[in-house]
This record gives sequence, structure tokens and C-alpha cells, in this order.
Amino acid sequence: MILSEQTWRWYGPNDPVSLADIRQAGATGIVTALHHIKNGEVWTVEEIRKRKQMIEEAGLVWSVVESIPVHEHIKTREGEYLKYIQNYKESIRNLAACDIRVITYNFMPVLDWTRTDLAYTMPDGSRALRFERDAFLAFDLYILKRPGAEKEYTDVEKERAKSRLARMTPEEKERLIRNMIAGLPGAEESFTLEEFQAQLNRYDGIDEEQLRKNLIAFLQEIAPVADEVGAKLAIHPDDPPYAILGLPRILSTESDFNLLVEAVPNPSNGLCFCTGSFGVRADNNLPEMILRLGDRVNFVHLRSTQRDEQGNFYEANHLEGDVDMYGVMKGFLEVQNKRKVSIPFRPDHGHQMLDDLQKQTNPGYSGIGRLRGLAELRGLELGIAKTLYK
Ligand code: DNO
Repeated sequence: MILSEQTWRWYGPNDPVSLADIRQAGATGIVTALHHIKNGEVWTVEEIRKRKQMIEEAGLVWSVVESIPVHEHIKTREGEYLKYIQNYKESIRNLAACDIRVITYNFMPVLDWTRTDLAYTMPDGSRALRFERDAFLAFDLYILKRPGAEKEYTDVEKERAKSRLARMTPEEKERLIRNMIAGLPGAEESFTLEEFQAQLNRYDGIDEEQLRKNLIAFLQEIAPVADEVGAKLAIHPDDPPYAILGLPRILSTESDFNLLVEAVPNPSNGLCFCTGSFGVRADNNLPEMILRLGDRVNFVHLRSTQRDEQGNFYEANHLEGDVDMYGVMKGFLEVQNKRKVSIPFRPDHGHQMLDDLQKQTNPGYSGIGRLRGLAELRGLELGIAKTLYK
């Protein structure tokens, strides 16, 4: 019987959740990045070793890199993109030299993940992350005033957004702006409204097809290096999994990922199967997807979301919401036992709850909510494994 490797995202020495806490939570592997190194620069063996040693001294292992950020110039193929690709290859080689061989990345233009509300109060008093469509539209249409946005929404949507804006207090408005553009944890960039619009403008003329071509060109460069050193790449899906702010998005569905594999069949070309991101689309059947894409799944994020008809969603408890976590876990176990490898997963996000409500925590990455998530998920996994596998 093969069980997954249970990991935990740690933001480095400044993370309010310590390595000792993580060990007590029961995770064995650490998922982290060298956030202090500027986007685009090489991760040197020396810096990697320092971090690795810190993790090992706490009795843990550095299992997964999340993420080596992909510089915006690589996504748009302009400026110094050739240098940044070279640097990316070197970082992959240096990580492998230190025995770290799973590398997560994303190819979302400008913004990594996006939420409008980082403290949505649940009926039980805990706080969740939420994407509220009217607030998002209010930001796009009437705060950012993105040129062209008016044409992308219906009159009804615009009316709703207008009245949503009218109901916002100045503090709420400020908070929304901050949530949208100041960078959520793990995102490498943060902007002012003007800078943000300038970043969006860099994608004028880059449609889905072009962005996909740029991603393929990038993969054609880095995948052979990853193959050579035995590393595995894991692209993270779009979150939310559709186009926003007029930006192209190219990793929201199973067929999006299949296009990548057809273009770059190298063994290292793989996926970070994030149930919270894919799960926001009702047309993504997660238990089936994990089985079909299983050979290419190198890392798994487990979390659930709850959608409504208005296009809003909030992050539900790990075993609740729209994601069929039982079906996903069953599929995940089947993949691992067929491939005869243990694949890392981490409990993705968690509610802010209990003592963490009084603390300054990274949104989505508080200790206790993820502790609950991990406990539930590992119980689910063991329960299924014991009934289905010897
Ligand atoms: C959000 C995370 C993402 C993820 C990146 C991977 O909580 O899942 O920020 O780390 O998209 O590159």
C-alpha cells in the first residue's frame, strides 16, 4: 500500500507558523521557496543549502519548491526573457544538486491567485477567503476603471457592481484594493493602481493562443534540463480558473493541460493538481481528472470551494463544499499505487480559527485551519487505503 507524502507550505523564517509547529501537525515534508531572492535571479547552491539545513535541523525535509516564480518578461517574451530563462534552468540544476526535485510554478499573467475578501466570516465564527463577483466587478469597472472593461460585462452586472460599490465604506474599498493588487502570500509582486494598469497593458495583443505559445516555448527550454537532472515540474492551474481583468488564462481545464503535454511530451512536464482552483469550475470533474492526468501529477493541493449561482465562491472546510474529496482521494491513491510512487500533497489553505483569530497570519495559511485540514485529509486517505489496498 502506497500512501502520499504529507507536506506543508512554509513561507520561511518569517512565517508565524514555525517548523516545530509543522512537525507537530504531522507533516513530514516542507514546501517552500527562497522568497528573499528577487524574481528572475538564480537560486544559488549556497542559498538553497542554507534553507535546506534549517529545515533538516527541525527534523523535516524540503520536498517541494513552491514556487520558482516565472518572470513577467518570460510570460510576454520581451525584455530580458532569455536571461531569465537561463537563470531558471540554473536554479533547477542547483536545486537538483541539493536533492530537491519537485518544482511548482504558474504562468498566470500579472497576478497569482485572486480573492476579494480575506476574512469572510463563516457561521461557526471562523474566517475564510472569498471571491465575490460583484466586488470584483466594482474594482475592475469603477475603481481601476480598466479601459475596455465596460464592454465585457452585461448591463445587469454593471448595475449590480455599481450598487455594490455604493454600499462600500471607504475602509472596505481600501481593503478591496489591497486584496486585489497588493499581493497575496506567495505572489511575488505588489502594485499601486497605476502600476497595476501598466502591468495589464503589457498584455495588450497577447491573447490565449500567444500566451500558450510563450508557455510552450518556456517549457521547451526548461523541461529538457529538468529531465536531465531528474526533476519534475508542476504547473499550478489558474485561480480562479477563468480569464479575469481582460488577461488571458491558459491552465483552467483538463484540455488546457493536455495541450501542454502534446506540445512538450518530456517526462518532467507535469501538473500541480490543485482541487481548489480547478474545483471552482463545475465542468471540471475532479475525480475523473486526477485519474486521467495521474501520470503527470507531481504534486497535489487539497482544498474545497463552495460556489453559488452569482459566480461567487468561498473556501469551504476541506471535506465540505463542491469538491468531491472522497472521489479525489480515491483517485489519488489509485494513481500512486499504480505508479508505485508516493506523491506529495499539502492541505491547501484553511480557515482562520481558534487562537489564530487573534494572530497576524498569512491569509489562507494560518496554522490551525490547515492542521484541521491535514488531520481530516490524512484520516480520509488512510481510511480509503485500508479498505482498498493491502
Ligand atoms: C495559493 C497558491 C499559489 C501557488 C502558485 C504556484 O495559495 O496555491 O500562490 O503557490 O500559483 O506557482
